[in-house]
Amino acid sequence: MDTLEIIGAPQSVFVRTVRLACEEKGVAYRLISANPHSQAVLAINPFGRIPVLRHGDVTLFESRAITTYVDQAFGGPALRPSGAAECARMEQWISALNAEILPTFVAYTRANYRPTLSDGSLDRTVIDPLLPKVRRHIELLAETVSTTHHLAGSHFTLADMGLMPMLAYLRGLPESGGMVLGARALASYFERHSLRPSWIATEPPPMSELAR
Ligand SMILES: N[C@@H](CCC(=O)N[C@@H](CS)C(=O)NCC(=O)O)C(=O)O
Repeated sequence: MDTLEIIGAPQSVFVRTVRLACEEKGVAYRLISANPHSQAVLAINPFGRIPVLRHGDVTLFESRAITTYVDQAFGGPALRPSGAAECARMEQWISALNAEILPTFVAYTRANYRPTLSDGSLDRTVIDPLLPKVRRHIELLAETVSTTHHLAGSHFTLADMGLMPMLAYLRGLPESGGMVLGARALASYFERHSLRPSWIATEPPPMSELAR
């Protein structure tokens, strides 16, 4: 049986999402560390983004497609709710994360973790205008998980796997960390799911170790 390979830097939130799916499913995989736009990545993804997957003859890019493959190609616990409405709600949140929410969070965390000014300081002209939107998204997510502790359905699904890695970075930054703490339901959602073995097994190295 071919080993499933996930190719990408472990610090990437999208790489961690697909690793979480493998861990939750109980699928053995090999993580091959590679940067975006490296040869190993471009061989599979014409857009150069990570993660990409190789499993025998199957190659895939886009974390959504990769997690669907992991969920459907292997036995083990389902990573989606069984009912039609709840499954659609999970899809709704994955789409909303990818189209609306994560791009703001990625821009905000990137501006914090990778200072672009020549003296190495943070560019407030990038960060400050993003803060109101970061806050709104955090409040919306808190409201969504407040009753069930999940984005959809009543167990940890692909939607939660898409959100958790980004929450970890938001918690580590002064402004967004304060916002998450203040959004009590989201803070307790994070604490609850960060006890999962899949979460512990996928802890990435620090962002500072990311090859530039
Ligand atoms: N929609 C893609 C997003 C992947 C993505 O943006 N990955 C980042 C790393 S976290 C990347 O490769 N960035 C390189 C670039 O922006 O060109 C997915 O879900 O896989």
